[in-house]
Amino acid sequence: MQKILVARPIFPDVVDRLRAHFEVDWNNGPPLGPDELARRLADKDGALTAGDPIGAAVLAAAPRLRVVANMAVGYNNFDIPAFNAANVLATNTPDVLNESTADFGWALMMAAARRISESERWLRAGEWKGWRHDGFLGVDIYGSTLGIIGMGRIGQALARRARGFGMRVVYHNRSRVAHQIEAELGAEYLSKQMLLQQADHVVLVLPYSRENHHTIGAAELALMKPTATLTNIARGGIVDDAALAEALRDKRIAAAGLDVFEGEPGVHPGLLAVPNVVLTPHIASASETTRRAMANLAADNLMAALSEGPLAGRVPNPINPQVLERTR
Ligand code: 8YV
Repeated sequence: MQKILVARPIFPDVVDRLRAHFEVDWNNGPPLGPDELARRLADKDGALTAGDPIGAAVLAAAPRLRVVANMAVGYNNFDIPAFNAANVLATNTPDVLNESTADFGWALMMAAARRISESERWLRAGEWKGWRHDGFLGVDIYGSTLGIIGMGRIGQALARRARGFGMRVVYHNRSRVAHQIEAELGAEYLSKQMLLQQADHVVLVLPYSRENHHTIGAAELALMKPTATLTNIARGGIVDDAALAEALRDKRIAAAGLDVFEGEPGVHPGLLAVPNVVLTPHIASASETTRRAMANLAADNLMAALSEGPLAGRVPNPINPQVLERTR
């Protein structure tokens, strides 16, 4: 029987699905460090991960490994050139999380704009003594301009929701999306600089890469309107968190909503110290339905990649499909 590692706690019934096909080593505890990961992968044919860093050193310690299935759409935790060099297939879980993640992007953006966390903290602290005309004044969503940086599947799902809010939608992306999609979404392409200058609410939903490191830093924050909000549901490292904390402290922008952080689960102390930021622990895809769909899709990818039978060659979401043509 082939052996696999499930590197994280996931839904037990998904582990049971895998146990029907494989001998499963399940880490149902805290994330494994690189040494322990390498040790546990030494005799494995496949692995299911969720954000665990896998690079050349771990792959070198796992001579039998043929596939690593990430329970995430983002795969910046994988060193793909190292996977290619080692002939190991990488897979991810796109699409099943688009709508939940877009819902959450809106929730964060609206919570930041309308000061929901800040006012709730104040209420819970017993500070509410009566209605005030100027209590927790925020910025409007309806009729404002939404600026989306990263117009992939989740970016498009965000844009579709803007219609009901009567918003102008502008976007920036590595490359312009097809005219037909722009027309359907009513979305207008702008340079990053123009988007930052014009948007009332900027939402980041682009994949992390070296080129996207600090896409938003001090210079970009300085371009934004003082009434604008910034929401990051993409990846830590896309925003310079120290620069953002300063901009929020000095009210150079109105507010921010952050689900991802540089060095998470650590959070920059400057962000913890300012009231005008809504902070959530990387949960944009975390609805029961979606997280189950992601876990099952990661398992489907793993089973298909390791199958000798009819599933072989029908891996749903290969990231580096060229590896499927080779053998290890
Ligand atoms: C994952 C995410 O839950 O899919 C992604 O890229 O950021 C989340 O949906 C998280 O990355 C755990 O792997």
